[in-house]
Amino acid sequence: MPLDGFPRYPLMFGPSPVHPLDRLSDHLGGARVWAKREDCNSGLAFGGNKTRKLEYLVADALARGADTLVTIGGVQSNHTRQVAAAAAKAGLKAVLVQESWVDWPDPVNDKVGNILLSRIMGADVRLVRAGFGIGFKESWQQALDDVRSAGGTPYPIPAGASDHPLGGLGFAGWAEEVRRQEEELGVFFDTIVVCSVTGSTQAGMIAGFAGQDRPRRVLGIDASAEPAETRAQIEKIARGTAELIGLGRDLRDDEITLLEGWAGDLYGVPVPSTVDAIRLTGRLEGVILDPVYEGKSMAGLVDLVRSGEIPRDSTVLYAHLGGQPALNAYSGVFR
Ligand code: 5PA
Repeated sequence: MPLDGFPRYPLMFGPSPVHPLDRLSDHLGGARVWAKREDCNSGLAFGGNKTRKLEYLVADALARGADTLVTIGGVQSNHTRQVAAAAAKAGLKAVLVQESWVDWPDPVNDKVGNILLSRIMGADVRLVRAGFGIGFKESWQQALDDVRSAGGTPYPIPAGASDHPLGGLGFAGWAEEVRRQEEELGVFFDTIVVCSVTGSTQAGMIAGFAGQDRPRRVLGIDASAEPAETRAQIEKIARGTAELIGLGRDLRDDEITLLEGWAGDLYGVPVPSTVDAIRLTGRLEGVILDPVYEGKSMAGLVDLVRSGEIPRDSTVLYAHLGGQPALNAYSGVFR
């Protein structure tokens, strides 16, 4: 079925803004860099990449008569915060399993930023001791059972709204949105740079762009520090999404690129290149990035543009996927 055949529960303002990053581009001295801003895509709790994915999952939850969205992430998960917001907007309850994915010593880590916002929005926030992993988790299963035994109807949303049949639709729609914005702006983005962890953001883009006439590169930058798992998940979701929206051909392996080198050794822990990229983008553009995801993908972009691996005559679209609320738990990094 074509993408516009899938029911969507609107959560965004409309298309997310696209704009050039001229001072950053001049500074890097190579390709021209633009940004598309998922951090400004919605009035719901600061938006972000999950808001777009959740438009399809919330519509499905309502159609199935669910009353509680149940999901999982780290303590400072942006995803769980966006689920809390979508639930509030749609009149549903939210149970959020917040695992200790990141061993981050900041004393306010479990009190400020994303988790604070989720609590304000009335979600049932459950702190659970368990390490990082993008797969299915026992604690999430337990939360689903709890809702059922209390007489509720849960709607399961996996980490990052990714490993779900509809998880790639949001960003397949992003690809179409980009095509329309290019027409309006008279520009063509031959290269997209996007941060990947649970995979459906990049996977959706790949499936969406694959149906367009003009080829372009989607460069995923790994921020999971477990790139084999992330790559496998991107492939699975990209192929599943392509089939779902009726692409009509198999995706080629060369359409799926996940680059390593900017995540450091651990998910959720910034490395010097992350902090440099955050400061650079803040100083030159007044654009704020986070230390878990976007700082890492921007560090990748900076190196790829500077080294000419992204050629000088390229026009690059940096997918800004949100995530700033987590900065509140990382103030020590910028002292
Ligand atoms: C996240 C994810 P994917 O998980 O779709 O690959 O997106 C990566 C990503 N940028 C990029 C930001 C700001 C993100 O929040 N966040 C997760 C979360 O729990 O918040 C799913 C991991």
